Amino acid sequence: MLRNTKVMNRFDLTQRLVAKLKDEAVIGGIGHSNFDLWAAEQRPQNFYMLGSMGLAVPIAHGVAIAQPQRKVFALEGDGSLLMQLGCLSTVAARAPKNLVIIVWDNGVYAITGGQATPAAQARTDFVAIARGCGIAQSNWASDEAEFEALVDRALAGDGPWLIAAHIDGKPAVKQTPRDPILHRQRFMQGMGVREA
Ligand SMILES: Cc1ncc(C[n+]2csc(CCOP(=O)(O)OP(=O)(O)O)c2C)c(N)n1
Repeated sequence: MLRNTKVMNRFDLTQRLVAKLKDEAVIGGIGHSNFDLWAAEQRPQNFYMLGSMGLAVPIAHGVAIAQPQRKVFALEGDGSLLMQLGCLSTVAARAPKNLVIIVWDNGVYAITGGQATPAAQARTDFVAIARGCGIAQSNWASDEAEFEALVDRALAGDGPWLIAAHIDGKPAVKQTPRDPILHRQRFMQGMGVREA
């Protein structure tokens, strides 16, 4: 449940996540979520959503269904998840064991100027929403160590999982190049469905 969670940093947490990965897919949501993923490491197993809010989870869900042997992570901002909350019910109904959703909750639409989301000031509890939708294994990370422990659990065990983290309002450290065709081709190679 919503607790006195530490305000962390998205790039720091993204680096901690990526350092644990081998062949897992990661879908970075629009804006800072995928920019920090790009900055952490340009893995071919990463997909960068450049234009649409709320699609990291649906895309990751599709990849998880297509490749059930591979763990798949979705990284999504709070504003984007709010735009597509129904995806949590869909994930709960289908219950892919290999899907992990990470919510970066900074309470703002940071990339468009820092306007407060309706979830600002911790009024909305994304973990309670996810559990209510039926994703029982949903937790807030109270600090960096718990974030890492939750990622370790998700890597080791059956999901679906949701990990929510309160993060600061700092922008991403780099920007992903706006080259969707390149990203699609690299990701297809990373998923082993297209020759290099
Ligand atoms: C459907 C849609 N509406 C509005 C936008 C404009 N827009 C792009 S990113 C963004 C804010 C995203 O907020 P959040 O997911 O919380 O991520 P943050 O910027 O805080 O990292 C907005 C409003 C868009 N790209 N798509």
